[in-house]
Amino acid sequence: MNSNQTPMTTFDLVIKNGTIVTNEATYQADVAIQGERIAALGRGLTGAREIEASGKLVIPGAIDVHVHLQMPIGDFVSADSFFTGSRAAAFGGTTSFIDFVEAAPEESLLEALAARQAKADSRVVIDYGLHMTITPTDMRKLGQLAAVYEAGCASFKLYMAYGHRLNDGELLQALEAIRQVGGLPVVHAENWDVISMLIARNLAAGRTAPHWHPRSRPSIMEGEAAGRAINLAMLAETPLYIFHVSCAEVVERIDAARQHGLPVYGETCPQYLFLTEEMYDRFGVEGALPICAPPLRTEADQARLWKALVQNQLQVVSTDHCPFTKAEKEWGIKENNFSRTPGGLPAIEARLAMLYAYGVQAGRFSLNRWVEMCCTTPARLFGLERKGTLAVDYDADIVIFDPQQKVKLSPATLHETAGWTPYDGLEITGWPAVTISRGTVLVDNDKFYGEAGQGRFIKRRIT
Ligand code: DUC
Ligand code: ZN
Repeated sequence: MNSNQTPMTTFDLVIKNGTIVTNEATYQADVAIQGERIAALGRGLTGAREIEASGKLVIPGAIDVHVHLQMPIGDFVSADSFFTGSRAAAFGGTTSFIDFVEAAPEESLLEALAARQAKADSRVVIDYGLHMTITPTDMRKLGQLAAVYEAGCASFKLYMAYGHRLNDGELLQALEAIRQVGGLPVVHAENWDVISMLIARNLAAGRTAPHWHPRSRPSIMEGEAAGRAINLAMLAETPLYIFHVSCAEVVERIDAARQHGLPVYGETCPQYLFLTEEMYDRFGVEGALPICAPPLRTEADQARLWKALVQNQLQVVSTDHCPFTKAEKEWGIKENNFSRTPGGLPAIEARLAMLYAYGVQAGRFSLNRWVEMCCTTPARLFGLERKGTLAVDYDADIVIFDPQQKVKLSPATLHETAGWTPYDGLEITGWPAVTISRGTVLVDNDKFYGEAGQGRFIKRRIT
């Protein structure tokens, strides 16, 4: 260098020679990171540390807007803790997740939020947010929603099933209150009156095996509930996000609403894209393992969901990660009652790679659409404002994805702790090689460098 040249900026970390993929573009460039943020995208960038990424895809860290970590459900608590669940997420290229808060009847919503944050803060290895659940006992707390939103909890979960379900009048009131504070309502849409009647009728007739689980939660009634939720959201003049869409009937409702210009959004999850209801006919506990709600559906539903992702009739793929061990899943078999099985499946780790292999590689959708559904749209809809894309000043949440790496999913290859996976034996090509969270390398070639507590609660605002 002669005296007239300015020294070239050297960044903390540079990812060299990768193929950048955002929701909008695919191009060759280096990514420079300074501290916790992306500082530059371009050619010939240099860093104190450099990671070679030629032949790899460089994408925004994935975002999972629907997970249940150490979540009490009935007599059980979901198997992954904030630490093990967020670590498994990091191994799979997910750098932010949104979990849930539920207030006890006598607790204020802010107290519940602080308590859930206190449980997560010292354990999470990636950034996270929380959805506030509004249960029937919270109806008298709707005046607290503004403070909850102000505290960064900008989305609100409404159940139409289980003990937490709201009746239609309560749903309308809750939707109106959420609209007033500018929050985003997210809904579990199933028709509980019909489900509870069908469960009781099946059990009374001795139909106690997991085979009867999907037959007690018919897709036509999931469609009905989603349609009702959309109508109520229309009445309340609020956007609506529908969780875990499992079937064609719900896709058609969402599509019709969107065709009318309504701000209605839907997600589906790997279980509905990769598994079908025949799994409930497996012998013994094997038939109980895939119990989740809504239940697995038919091949025709599966095909419709893939098509809906291609056509943007569904906008997001999340996981509803809610794992239980085999021993816990066996409960409903021991009790001769499929409805006593704790519901939920693991998927927090493999979602991004499964969608790459069976979405992009299978020729269903583009790299950009993959990033849009797993990273960009979740960040935008849920108000994670510095996340979901690769641009200057955004958080340096980055995945270097190896499109050639072959992985056979199994409990041994995954870092989830349920001890089993419904995707056991599934062969996929493409897996994250490096996961970076706010500039820190968390995972590099299957080695974990993160620490419990390094993730942060992200205050969200819906825009
Ligand atoms: N469905 C599940 O299967 N598990 C967790 C919660 C839910 O709605
Ligand atoms: Zn859920």
